Amino acid sequence: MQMHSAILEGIKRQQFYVLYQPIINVAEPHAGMAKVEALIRWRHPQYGDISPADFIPLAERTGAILELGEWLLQQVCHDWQQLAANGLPLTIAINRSLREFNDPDKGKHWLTELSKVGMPAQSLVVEITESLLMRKRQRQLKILHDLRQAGVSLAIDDFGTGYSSMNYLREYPIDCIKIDRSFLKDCPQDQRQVSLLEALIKVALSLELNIVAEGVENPEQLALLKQLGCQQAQGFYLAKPMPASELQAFFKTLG
Ligand code: G
Ligand code: G
Ligand code: MN
Ligand code: NA
Repeated sequence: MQMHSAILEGIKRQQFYVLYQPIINVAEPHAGMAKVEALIRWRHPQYGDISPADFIPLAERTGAILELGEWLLQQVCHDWQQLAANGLPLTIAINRSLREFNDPDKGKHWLTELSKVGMPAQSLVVEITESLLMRKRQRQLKILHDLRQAGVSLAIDDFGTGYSSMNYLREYPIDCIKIDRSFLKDCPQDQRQVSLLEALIKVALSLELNIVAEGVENPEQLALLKQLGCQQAQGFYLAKPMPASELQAFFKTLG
């Protein structure tokens, strides 16, 4: 309960902010920035920087994730509008938690927020985890279908870490998988890891899914991904999360 009020207080006092991490098209000839992922940050006046890995699970438990998610979407809409006005109408990916799928009208609500700033549904990606899809609930399906029908893309975050069953890839309207960074961690040195990564990419390609490899930290990993036919990549080697105000300059460095 204390955590709940601390988060609500933090929203009111503007302690949260958003960083954007570029997702790069690595496949020639379309090399360049494909989209960005919005990542929430909390700077507490007393406790300093608190990692989302710590506060998101707590926000999920207390329900404050609903307010945080609302706040984040507002901020994303605002930043999108600003960037578009400056000639950079980006596609932005947001992370959503299971708890945010309880209200069957959520999808419609998010779309309304986009339309208020003229952000096309095609400019939004919603990242969800595998665990969300393992629960067959009509409410969640309705939200996913509402979003997809309007043109929002759906991505599976941390792909490969949740469940071994990939059945849900057939049953849900998924556009993209984000291969969890644990698969890339020991590549290209560890041959078994390379084989696993290769298999995941093959499955995704054969299902005609868009693939983002997460956690690219060196040029050897990037070269491997290109060789395996992965189209998009994200990671500290390519670009760190940055404020919206720095995206334009970063975009120019890509040429
Ligand atoms: O940015 P960082 O790697 O520290 O993020 C840690 C975790 O927090 C990641 O799993 C990321 O998906 C999650 N996260 C970041 N921003 C948001 C958000 O706005 N909403 C939700 N639900 N999760 C987020
Ligand atoms: O679960 P999700 O994919 O949303 O998590 C995104 C998190 O991954 C962000 O907090 C971001 O800071 C982190 N991240 C992004 N690129 C890298 C990377 O190259 N290496 C590591 N270790 N973490 C990364
Ligand atoms: Mn993510
Ligand atoms: Na991830």
